[in-house]
Amino acid sequence: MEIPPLMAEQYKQAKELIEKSSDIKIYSHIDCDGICSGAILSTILDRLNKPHDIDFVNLDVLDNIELNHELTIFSDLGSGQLIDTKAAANNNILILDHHPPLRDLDYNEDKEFTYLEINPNHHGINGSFYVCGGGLCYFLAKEFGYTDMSWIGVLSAIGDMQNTRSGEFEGLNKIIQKDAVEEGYLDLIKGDLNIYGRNSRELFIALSYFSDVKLPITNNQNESKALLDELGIDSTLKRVTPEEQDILEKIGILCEAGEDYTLTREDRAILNKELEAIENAQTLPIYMSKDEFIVLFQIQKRIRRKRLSDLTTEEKGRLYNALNRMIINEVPKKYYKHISKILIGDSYTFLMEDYGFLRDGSEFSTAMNACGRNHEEKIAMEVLKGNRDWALDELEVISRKHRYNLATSMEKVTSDDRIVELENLQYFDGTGIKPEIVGTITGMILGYCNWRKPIIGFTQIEDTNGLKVSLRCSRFLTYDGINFGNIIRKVSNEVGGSGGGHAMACGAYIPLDKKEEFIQKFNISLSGNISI
Ligand SMILES: [Mn+2]
Repeated sequence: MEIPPLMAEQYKQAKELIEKSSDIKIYSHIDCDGICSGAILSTILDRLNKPHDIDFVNLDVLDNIELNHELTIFSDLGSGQLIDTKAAANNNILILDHHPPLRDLDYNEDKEFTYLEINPNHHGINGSFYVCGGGLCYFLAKEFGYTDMSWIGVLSAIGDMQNTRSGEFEGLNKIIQKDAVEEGYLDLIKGDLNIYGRNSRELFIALSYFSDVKLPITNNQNESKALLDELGIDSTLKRVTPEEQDILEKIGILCEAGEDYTLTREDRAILNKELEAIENAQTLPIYMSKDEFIVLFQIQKRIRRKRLSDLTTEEKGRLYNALNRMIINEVPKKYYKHISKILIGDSYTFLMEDYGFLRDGSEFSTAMNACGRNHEEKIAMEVLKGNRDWALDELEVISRKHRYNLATSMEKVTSDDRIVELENLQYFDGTGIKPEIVGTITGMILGYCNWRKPIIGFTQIEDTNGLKVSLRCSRFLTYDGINFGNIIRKVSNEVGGSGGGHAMACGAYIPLDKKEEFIQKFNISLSGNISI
């Protein structure tokens, strides 16, 4: 796919519009895509020496917004809001948005101000899978020759889940990805094993979060460890030294010096038991010298738990086969064809990032979203704009605080047994959980309930009569053809609210007193769809 001629013409006009403006305001959305969009636009303006002001906002503040700048740019939002009702002749508008547009392409014709809306949907390009807000902003950067921002375009598309349909980027996203690879910013591995937490989590922990199906490893770190030990993935001692061989032999583990040795589950048990006994007795057994003890102690440290990014291709293959077998045991036959899409997808490594959780695309996008949820979008933008100093420290603090909030909220929901299961869905009362994180919590709760049905979380929006609703489900359900984004839009509209989103992760706002009606209508609307 290429940029259609009419859209390419719009980009030329956008460049001219920016070049002739000196008083510029940007509004962008608060999620990863919106933050990436803002970072790209802000960098363009910095390079052009144009002072500008940027605000990250929720959609609801945009309708009938006051415009008092020569040029107002809306990114990752704007197409679906009434942003120009107060525009005067000297208030030009540029929109870069991929959401369904309210206005047609010829809307600009009789306006006294410049109204330029770049939206892929106007050009027959699907804004859910082919390009998102950050991608649209990247093409503007490219118009100025700034292709070094291609990696931010890729990150925005990861954050916007543009690749969830097929496990790889399609449409205009493919162009951005190609630019990032060619510029040396991105290492793309096609069809990689896909488990969240590639660089920042030990693999046994990452595996325990698997929630598309309830597997023995789900929420069970011991089972996950056992699985990895069985597969010989976590316990390989590289190039055994003669000293290591000697002491291991003494405690009953036989291996060859100079070779790699993978400890079996039993070997690991022997090693742990031996060291534990010494620790308890506070003295060495007669057959072991102090030096030998130190060697043994270091062996236990050397066979440290691996991360997904440490695995060889061969090890990933072994793990894939094991997971595949486990899933086949749990799901009906009609789902078999979807298993590879769950486990396999392209992986994205940002080559210029040597810092753990920013190296993997999914983990980077989580850090950006954590900032959005905590109203710290500007810190996230600073990191994207290249600040790896104080902004990165701040990002660490925000991410840690975010994880803490998630953990305490999870505890509330799981300890009070709040999950209610109906025929076709399950839900929980998220009272006390901040609306900003109820979606994330809902996703985490999925691992604790019936994966065959969607899970819906409710939480009240402070000082209002509104409820925030979030839905998450196993990817098996959406691959089977259910689009919860469409269903939640319809049902929330029926009770006087509004909603939408992705097929497997979506949400709505509804009046507080309509909760029961919403649940009942949702349950009925799924009749016959939840069939396993
Ligand atoms: Mn977006």
